[in-house]
Order: sequence, then C-alpha cells, then structure tokens
Amino acid sequence: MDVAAVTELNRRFGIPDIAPVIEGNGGLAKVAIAARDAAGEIYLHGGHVTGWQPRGREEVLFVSSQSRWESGRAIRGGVPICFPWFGGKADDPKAPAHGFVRTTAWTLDSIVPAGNGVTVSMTTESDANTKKWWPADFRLVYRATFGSELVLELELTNTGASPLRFEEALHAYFRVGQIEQARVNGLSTFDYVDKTDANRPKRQQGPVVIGSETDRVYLGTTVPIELEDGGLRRRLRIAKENSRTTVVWNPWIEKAKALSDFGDDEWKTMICIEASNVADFAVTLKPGERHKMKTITRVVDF
Ligand code: TA6
Repeated sequence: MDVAAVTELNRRFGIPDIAPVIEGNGGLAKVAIAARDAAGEIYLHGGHVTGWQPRGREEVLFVSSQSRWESGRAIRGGVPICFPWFGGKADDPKAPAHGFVRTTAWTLDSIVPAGNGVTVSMTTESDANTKKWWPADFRLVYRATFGSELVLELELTNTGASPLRFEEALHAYFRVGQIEQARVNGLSTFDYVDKTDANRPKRQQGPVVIGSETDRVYLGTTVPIELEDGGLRRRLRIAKENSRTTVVWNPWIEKAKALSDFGDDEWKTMICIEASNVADFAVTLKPGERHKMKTITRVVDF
C-alpha cells in the first residue's frame, strides 16, 4: 500500500499515540496499538493479528522471522484467519490452503477505545475474485480487542439467496519458551483426528505434550483450554464461543525445514492452538443468517 493511502487511513481511523495506522513490514498497512492495558498490532492484509502483549507481560504470539510480508502470501505466525475452508480445498488442489481471506486486503472499518484497550474492526466480502474459488455471497466482519485479554470475533453473514457451508479457524501461533516444556490442558478424553497418522481417530488421555510432529483436530471441544508454558513460566487460558473443534499443531524438525517462511529451529518456541469449526463440524448458514466464532485469551500466573 502506498504511503499516501496509509496516511489517509490514519487520518480517517487512527487514534493518535494509542492506535495509529502506519506502514508495517513489507509496506503493508497495520494498526499499531499502544494502549494502557496492552500493546499489539493487526495488519489489513488478511485481517492478520501479529502481536498482543498485555501490560506487564511478554509478547504472547509467535511470528516467524522468515515470514513473507506481501499480498497473495499469508503471514507466518500471529493469528491467520482460515476461511471458507481449512487445509486444502477438497475439490480443488489448486485452491489456496486455508481459504482465501488470509491473503487479501481487508477493509478497515473502525478503531475505537475499549476500556483501557482498543477494538479494531475490519470487513471482507465476496466479489468476483472470491467467486473464482467459492460461489457464495458473504460478508465477514472481524473484531479484534487488544486489552488485558485478546478477544477475537469472526462474524459471517450469508448475504446470498442460498445456504452456504463453510469451515473456519483462528489459526493462532503462540510463543512458548521451549516446546518440550509446554502442555495443553483441557482436551483429555476428547476424540481427535491425527493428521500425522493417516487421519486415524484417537482419544486424548491427559495433557497434550509435544514430542514429535503434531497435527490434530480435536472434535466436539467447546471448553476453555490452558497452555501451560514451563519455559516462559506462564499459562494462557483460551476460551471460545461457537467453536466445536480445536486444532493443535507443531511442525517439529522435518516439517519446519520444509517451510520456506519458517526458521529451521522455530518449532522449538511455538505451538498453534486453533479455535475452529472444521470437517464434520463445518457450519451451514441459511440466507441472511449469521454466525460468530469468538476466542478470549488471557495470561495467568504460572
Ligand atoms: O493447522 C494445522 C495445519 O493445517 C497443518 O496441517 C499445517 O499445514 C499448518 O496448518 C500450516 O498451514 P499453512 O498453509 O499456513 O502452511
């Protein structure tokens, strides 16, 4: 985006000192939040949250040092928005992984104070480009509130005349001190699909610990979960609404090497925990209907 366009966005929407619109990496426009309760940032590219640091705490989100910052490519890290499908598109191997909204420019609608934090709202809608991949008419509104909690709301409206069925995920990358010292509590006894083992169905017993490539879709999960991080000596409490699957991913050694926008050793200091509605838990909306998936993340003492 050119400097004049960023300057104009800042004039229209920026909150001086607390939430200006500035040029971020790759010249992409971002809202840079420096509020009393939190710092953070969100790019118009992909509606992509790339930072959240509650006051008195360390940065919570992971962003790869090798990430690309260009239209048409997803930022590696932060919270990519996966929509309207998750992973590969079942009927089109040429379609972009995780859908098309994480690689397009969203429209900035507002930046408003929210207590001692800030809420940024963005929108993306169906158009001729999206219909090349997916025929539906839709409007997607994303509200990100950066405060003592990170609250992300993804609201879809079916603006068309026929029902639509979609998958969605807030594909959040969290920093950890050392992945072997991390564990995810709250998924015990849930069934999951193990994508590293031919999608075999399995059942979780106890906390999720990471000791190899991990790529799991936990089914029917609606409860809050906790990321316990022995390395950074903190816990993240991740609650959600209107989401019935949770994805847990760490690429481990070989997959990390295979990703050109991910450092070979970065698997050691990240884990993805993704509120989602995927596979059998995809959502169907009638014309005019709305659906809002929400996550609420908070840092609590170790
Ligand atoms: O959420 C886990 C996953 O579906 C993995 O299978 C892996 O592909 C990851 O997403 C990253 O996908 P991306 O398209 O961002 O490289």
